[in-house]
Parts: sequence; structure tokens; C-alpha cells
Amino acid sequence: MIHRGIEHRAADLSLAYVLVAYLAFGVAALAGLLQGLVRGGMIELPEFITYYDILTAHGVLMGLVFTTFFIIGFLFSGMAKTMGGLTPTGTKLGWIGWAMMFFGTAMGTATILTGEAAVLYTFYAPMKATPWFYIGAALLIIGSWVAGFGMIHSYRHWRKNNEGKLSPLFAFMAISTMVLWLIATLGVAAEVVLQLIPWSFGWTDKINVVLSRMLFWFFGHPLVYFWLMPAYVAWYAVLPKIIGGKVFSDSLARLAFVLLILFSIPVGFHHQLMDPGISSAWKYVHVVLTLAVVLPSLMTAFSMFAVFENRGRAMGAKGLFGWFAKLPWKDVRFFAPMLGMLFFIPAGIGGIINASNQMNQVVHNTIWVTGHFHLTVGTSVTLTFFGITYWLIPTLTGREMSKRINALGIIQTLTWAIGMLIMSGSMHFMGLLGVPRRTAFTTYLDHVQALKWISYQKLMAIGGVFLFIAAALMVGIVLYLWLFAKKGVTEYPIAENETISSTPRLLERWPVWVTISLCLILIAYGYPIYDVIQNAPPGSPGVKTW
Ligand code: HAS
Ligand code: CU
Repeated sequence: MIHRGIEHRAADLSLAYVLVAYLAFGVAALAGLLQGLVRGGMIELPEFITYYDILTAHGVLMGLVFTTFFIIGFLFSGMAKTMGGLTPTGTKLGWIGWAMMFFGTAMGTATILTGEAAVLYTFYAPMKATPWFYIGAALLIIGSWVAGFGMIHSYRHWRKNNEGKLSPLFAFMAISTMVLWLIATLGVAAEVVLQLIPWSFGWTDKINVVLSRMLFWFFGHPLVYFWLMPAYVAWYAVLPKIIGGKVFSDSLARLAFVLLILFSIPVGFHHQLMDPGISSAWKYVHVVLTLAVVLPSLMTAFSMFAVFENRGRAMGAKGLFGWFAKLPWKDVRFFAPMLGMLFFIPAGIGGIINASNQMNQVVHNTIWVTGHFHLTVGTSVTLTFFGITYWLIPTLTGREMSKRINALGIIQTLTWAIGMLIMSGSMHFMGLLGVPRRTAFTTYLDHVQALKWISYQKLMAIGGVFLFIAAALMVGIVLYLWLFAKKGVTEYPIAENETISSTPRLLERWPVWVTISLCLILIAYGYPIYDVIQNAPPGSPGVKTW
């Protein structure tokens, strides 16, 4: 008899997503190792594959595939746990979404590895890939919508049966994440379906590059919050349980998520501050809204400190910082996300630097930005996902995580953190020296400045080796927990939430928030998009730069 932490059909679904996530993660980690070594000038690639093919595979598989599969699997599982299961239709939509996403990923990966699509994970026009790459991407996105509809179906069913009640915090947050995703992906879907696919098939010969970048970043910024919000779900709704505490404030948590929906879409120009074709007044609007989207993260920091301090004091901690020592540092389910949080402090500061218009001129298009996102998504989010994985897989398979796996998990977490510290640290330094991002190894004809960079690039590669070791350990642990760990009962940790009774109902009135969100988007994007269509720049033919 297998004891699973959630209803078994939901467990199978969730497991299928998480396993594909780690399959993509493993391939992406290998690509990461290779490109790090190439960029460090330590190895050369064989004829049949280029640095840019590998860079694209790494970015797409890590940034778009690993994250999306993991997130959807995790959110399905927690919804099933907190709402007492998914609806049969919800589960079915979950599987249809999974199949579409899997097929899209396989197609996209094949085009990249055969050298047909070295356009990087941002697939900027006028670089032109084979249409099948864009079709693969479209399938990944549309599949994720279908999965999202599955979650929404189950959620609406729960609300109908529990009229007048606020939904469980986890379910609310999962739906918020998918609402953000559904709105945000409209931008990239429009870009891919209306611009890139017809152009790469040759049905149109030129493309409006400024419009395509605008549509991409309409999606590209909320994308990073789509990665972050599930990590926040774990911080708010799971972590208090793991340390033996409680949710600090239900209304604060929900308000933070509502603010993330409102402010993470109308900010895309902070990725285009150096782009032509957008006036500085509109860039200014987006910068102001970017500083607004920092707020819910500061609220999250406040809330997490409160959870930790309350718990520490309840365990008898004395003095201002005595609670720090009381936290369960030896439990990987806590340790991994906690290190993620600590990394998020410098990572967030880096983000604010990026968003500050003048400073963006210094760092834009340098490897500083690569350093920034390896701290945010590569460390804060990824370490949190690792922390979740350690309990989620045993919960889903009816197994137990042993003490030895816990100890190995601590080593794995530390190896990842050290690797990121070295790699991301050197990327930040190099960025300030002006080292460009998205560039293979070169000495720029032995220019003195470029020769100075090389020692940092080597350091970066060494960080990459640590990361690869940690990634290989993680994949091994996933396989072990899935197939070989001892049978047993692992509880799905959901924190007690007594504060829900005082939460304003308004926070769950979706029509209100979706309307305000669409209004903000209209204000921030309405005129600029109209303008760039009306006064379109001369269209660009496609180029194959690789
Ligand atoms: Fe960013 C570029 C601005 C957050 C990801 N970002 C990127 C790119 C990615 C990315 C992938 O304005 C590159 C895209 C590309 O390929 O070109 N970013 C920001 C800002 C924030 C921010 C203002 N970014 C993120 C997050 C990401 C992410 C999160 C992924 C998950 N970013 C930018 C800008 C660019 C950019 C520009 C364009 C650069 C360019 O020129 O190209 C903020 O939202 C950050 C707010 C966060 C905080 C930190 C709060 C701290 C917390 C932890 C508390 C710790 C505790 C533990 C409780 C203010 C919540 C303490 C415990 C103890 C015991 C001490
Ligand atoms: Cu952004």
C-alpha cells in the first residue's frame, strides 16, 4: 500500500511535470558547463556544434522549460493538497497541457541541437530561426495555458462548493501566478504567431523589430515573476510549517501577490532603456512602475523575517538576533530556500541598479546582467525549487527522504551556492569592466583590455564546474527519491494560517484586479505600441548570424 501526500491522480500528474523539469535541467546543466568552459578559454567545441547553439539550449531549457514544468507541477500538487484534490476535468487539462508542452519542447530542442535555431532564449529578431523552433515555443506556451485552465477549473469548483469562504492561501497564490502568466504570455504569443512564424516561413519578408522586442518584453519581465512567485508560495505557505511556525499574515501575503500581478507587466521597457524607437518619457513611466514592483518583494522580506523571528522567540531565543541560531539549519528543506533568500538580498539590489536609468547605461548588454539573473532565477528561485523537490518527490511517490539524503542535500545546496557565488560574482565584476554578454570566447585581437578579462572568465568557468557537480548531484537525488528511496509517509507541508479570518474579501475579487491590471497595461503600453505600428521602422529581413 502506497501512502501518498496527495490524491493519487494529482500526484501522478504533478510527478510527470517535475520529472520532465529535471530532465531539461540535466541537459541544460551540461550545456552550461560546456559554455562556461568555452567562454573561459579552456576548451574548444567540436565542428558540429557552436557556442551559440549551446547557449541557446542552456537558456531555453533552464529558463523556459525547467522552470515552467517545475512550476506547473508544484502548483498542481499544492492545489490538490489544499483544496482536497483536483477536478477530473482539471486533471485532464493538466495532462493535455503536459503533452503539448513536452512535444513543443522536444521540437524546439531538436531545432536548436541541429543548428537551426541559435537565437538564444530571447529569440530577438532579426535573427531568424527555422519556423519549427517558434512553433515549438508556441506549443510550450499554449500547453501551459491549458494546464492553467486546469488549475482554474479546479479552483472555481472549490469556490462554488465553499461559497463565501476565502480559498486556501496556496491555491490563491497558484491562481495568481497563472493569472499573471495568462496575461503576460499574450505578448509573446502575439509576437510568435503574428510576426515570427509568418516571417520565418517566408510568408512575409520583413519584420518590425522594434515591435517584436516590445512584445517580447511585455512578456519577458512578468516571466521573471512567474519564476519568482512559486518560490514565494513556498516561502509564505510551506516554509513556516517546515520550521514549526505559522503564516505571519494571510492578508499581507495575498496583497503582495495582487501587487505582483498589477506591477510586473507594465514595466517591460526597463529591459529596453537603451533601445531606440521608444521615447524617454515612456521609459520613465516604466522605471517608476518597476520601482513599484520592488514593494511586494520588500513586503515578502519583512514577512519572512517575522516568521523566523516569531518562531525563534517561541523556542526561547533571547536578544535581538538570538532567533537566528534557533532555525533548523540542518534540514535541507529549510536550508536550501533560506540560502536562496539570503542570495536574494544582493540579487534584488542588483535589480534596482539595473532599473535605474543612468546606471543601466553602464551595465546593459554586459555580463553583469547575466550575473544578475543567475543570482535571482539561478540561485534564489532554483535553490527554493531544490528545497521543494527534497520533500515533494517523496510525498508524490509515497517514499521517505532519509537522513543521508538530507546530508547529501546540504552538500548539494552548498556546492550550488559556492558555484553561484564564484560565477555570478565574477560576472558582476566583469560587467563593470565592460565585458559583453552573449559572446563566445575572444581576445579581441589580443587587446590589452580583453586580456585582463580572461582571468575572470576562467574564474567564471570554475564556478560553472561547481554548479555542474551540484546539478549532477541533484539529478541523481531526484532519481533516487523517485525510484529507490524507502517506502513511507512524507507529509505535504502546508503552514497553519490562523490569520485568514481577518483577510479582506476584496483580495480575492479577480474581476477587480484583472481590470486594474489591464488598465495599467493600457496606460504603459497602449500608446507606445500604437506608435510603433503607426510609425513603423523599415522592416528587417532575417539574418542567420551563426
Ligand atoms: Fe531582473 C534583467 C530589474 C528581479 C531576472 N532580470 C533581468 C534578466 C533576468 C532577470 C532573467 O531594470 C535578464 C533578461 C535578459 O536576458 O536580458 N530585476 C529588476 C528589479 C528586480 C528584479 C528591479 N530579475 C528579478 C527577479 C528575476 C530577475 C526576481 C528572476 C527570478 N532586471 C531588472 C532590469 C533588467 C533585469 C532593469 C534589465 C537589465 C538590462 O539592462 O538588460 C526587483 O524586483 C528585485 C526586488 C527584490 C528585492 C529583494 C528582497 C529580498 C528578499 C529576501 C529577504 C531575505 C530573507 C532572509 C527574509 C528588493 C525578499 C534573511 C534571513 C536572515 C537570517 C538574514
Ligand atoms: Cu525585468
